[in-house]
Amino acid sequence: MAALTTLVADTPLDEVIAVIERDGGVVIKDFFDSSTLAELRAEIDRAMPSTPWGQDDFSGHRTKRLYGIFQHIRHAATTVRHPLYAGIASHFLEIPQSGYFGEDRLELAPTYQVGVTSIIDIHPGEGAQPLHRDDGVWQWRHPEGYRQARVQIMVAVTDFTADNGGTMVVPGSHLWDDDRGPKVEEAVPTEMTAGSALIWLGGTFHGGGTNSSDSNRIGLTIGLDLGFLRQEENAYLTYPIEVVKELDEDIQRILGWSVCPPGTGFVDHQGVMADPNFLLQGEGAEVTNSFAQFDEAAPGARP
Ligand SMILES: O=C(O)CCC(=O)C(=O)O
Ligand SMILES: [Fe+2]
Repeated sequence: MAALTTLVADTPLDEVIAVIERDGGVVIKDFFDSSTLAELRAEIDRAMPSTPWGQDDFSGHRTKRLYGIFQHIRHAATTVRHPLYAGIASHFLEIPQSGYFGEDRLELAPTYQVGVTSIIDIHPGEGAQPLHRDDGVWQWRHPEGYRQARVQIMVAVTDFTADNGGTMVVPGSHLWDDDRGPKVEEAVPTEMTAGSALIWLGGTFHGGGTNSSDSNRIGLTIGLDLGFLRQEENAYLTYPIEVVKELDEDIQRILGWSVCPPGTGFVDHQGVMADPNFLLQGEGAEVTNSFAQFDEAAPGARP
């Protein structure tokens, strides 16, 4: 299959969108200039040494993931403010929907929000991540009644190559229905120079590649998600944590201190996408890695 199209960063937004609509993703060359890239690299180099290894096949065992990056990486903000990324997210996510309010038909456009963030540092010797759709976090259905739920970016902090784990993407797979699974031969590696970025849709099959090189492959990834994919009443800010700790576990969980399979609502705990309920249980509470379920369901999925 042909590789994704690479466009330069001053390509008009509608041309970029047309490519994404066709292929499910695009590479933007020199998304960041060299000074922004150097600052980003320095921030990452400060934050990564204390980041633990992944502990499941999805996250990788020779991969380090730093989550919650807005507290560590100033250029996380630069990434979401980049006119091209913001413009693409707005196009695919802020699509108005209409419905009745009394006898009036009202049209409302959703916002978008940051749904997930990480620095992904794939070390030499890591195997390929299973191909997946990121909108699987909501068990999103395709293509009936389909609208995009996520627009994801991967900024290349190092060069991305076919040998070092450059993200594998299945072009056009955002248009497939749920009965069609991806084959490894259908995926093409993302090859891009440091400072460039891959932008793809939540419905596009992809995964981190095998790193058979002798250097690390580092990327900054952010998912921008439909603004309504959340609880209506913000339970995390409504209930002080001391109050939640006093509630029974079934009530804590239904209020949101839980994950929805496969792991939506996780918190990072030592590099693991953990069920947040342990935060309420005090010292020595068991931490559940919500993504370990894939290791059981598909053993050896990450060679
Ligand atoms: O590391 C990569 O290239 C992709 C990672 C990814 O798709 C994920 O963890 O959801
Ligand atoms: Fe992914």
